[in-house]
Amino acid sequence: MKLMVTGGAGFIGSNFIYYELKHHPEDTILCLDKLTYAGNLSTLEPAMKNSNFQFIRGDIADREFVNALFQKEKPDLVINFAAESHVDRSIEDPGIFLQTNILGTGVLMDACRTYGIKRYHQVSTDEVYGDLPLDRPDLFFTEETKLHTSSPYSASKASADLLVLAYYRTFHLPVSITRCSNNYGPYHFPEKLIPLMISRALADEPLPVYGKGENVRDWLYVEDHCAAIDLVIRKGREGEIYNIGGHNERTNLEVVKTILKELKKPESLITYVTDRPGHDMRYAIDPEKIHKELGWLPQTKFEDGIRLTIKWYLEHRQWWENILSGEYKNYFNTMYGKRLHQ
Ligand code: NAD
Ligand code: TDX
Repeated sequence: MKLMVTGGAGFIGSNFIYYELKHHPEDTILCLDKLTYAGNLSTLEPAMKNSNFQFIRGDIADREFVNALFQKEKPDLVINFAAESHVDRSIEDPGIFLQTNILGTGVLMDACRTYGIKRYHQVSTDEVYGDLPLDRPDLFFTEETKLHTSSPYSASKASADLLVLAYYRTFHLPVSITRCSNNYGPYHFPEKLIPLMISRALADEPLPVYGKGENVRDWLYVEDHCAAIDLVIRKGREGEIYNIGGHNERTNLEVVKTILKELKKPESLITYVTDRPGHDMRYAIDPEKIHKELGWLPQTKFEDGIRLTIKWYLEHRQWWENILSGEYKNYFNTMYGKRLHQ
């Protein structure tokens, strides 16, 4: 089968590409990525050596380009990771979130309708459900929880989900959706909580914790997320939504203190800063459906996953130091500019 992985130069998409190359060496993978600030081609360097892998630079919201690509490549499965993914950026400037996350999803699905597809899979988020109160630990998001978004980012993701379900009902496009909790692990862009805190703690810089640091996230090791998506695209039912989460709830303060302890850095680095506007209090996924239907369970406990992640960041300093210095933006032109489609 030929898989088109959009957004594969980002955090989860790249981990998914490595998961697929390892577990399904018989398949071919075409990565389509615009290489925004969040896309890092050096992340895919090992994959480039694999003859089953191809990289194409392009925008999922560019209809003409996407149609031409589908006509040429005719993928069997499309897994859409491409998105603007950072909540804080969506608060600063929502426009590109609407363009990529909503319009881009529509453009991809229109191409799927025109050229045929076995499955279009939308990688969504638990943020579409809004948040849960801190004083109700008995509550969890199920697939039936109503959409109740807080940020321009989550509203754009919820809009895309509605579009995907509409294409299923009206056009019978074979679709599926997964809604996942916070991921962490290798190749996580250092603007997000965990890699930001690791890189800043290593530099003995203040660690900016929003508000009181009491907000709760349900952390999932990225490889467990990839395993779940792999199951859904191959064995999951069409037209269905599957929640993916690890029952690994931690307050932000707990996460930051764990990182400091592992790195043997003082808690005095913690600096409380003004809260994120509209900041969601707690996310917590009920993953019963994907467990019962497809047998998926997360394999990595938070204590193990955070150690693996810190080890990875210590062993791959060049990767994130190049991002912090801006050097990674030159990688495409110097290494691949002449060799790849643009
Ligand atoms: P990321 O920001 O690390 O990567 C996004 C990738 O998409 C980048 O490589 C970027 O270049 C590419 N991209 C952006 N706009 C594009 C466009 N118009 N055309 C083509 N490529 C484009 O994001 P991530 O954390 O890997 O998230 C991947 C997906 O998973 C997103 O859809 C996100 O909403 C969802 N998600 C993320 C998390 C999480 O914890 N990171 C949790 C749940 C769901
Ligand atoms: O500097 C910070 N200080 C801080 O306290 C940052 C960057 C974050 N935070 C807090 C805000 C959140 O409560 O940490 C928590 C996690 O923040 P992010 O890493 O920005 O993730 P979040 O907003 O929870 O969204 C993530 O999970 C769901 C992804 O970025 C989304 O793409 C995904 O859909």
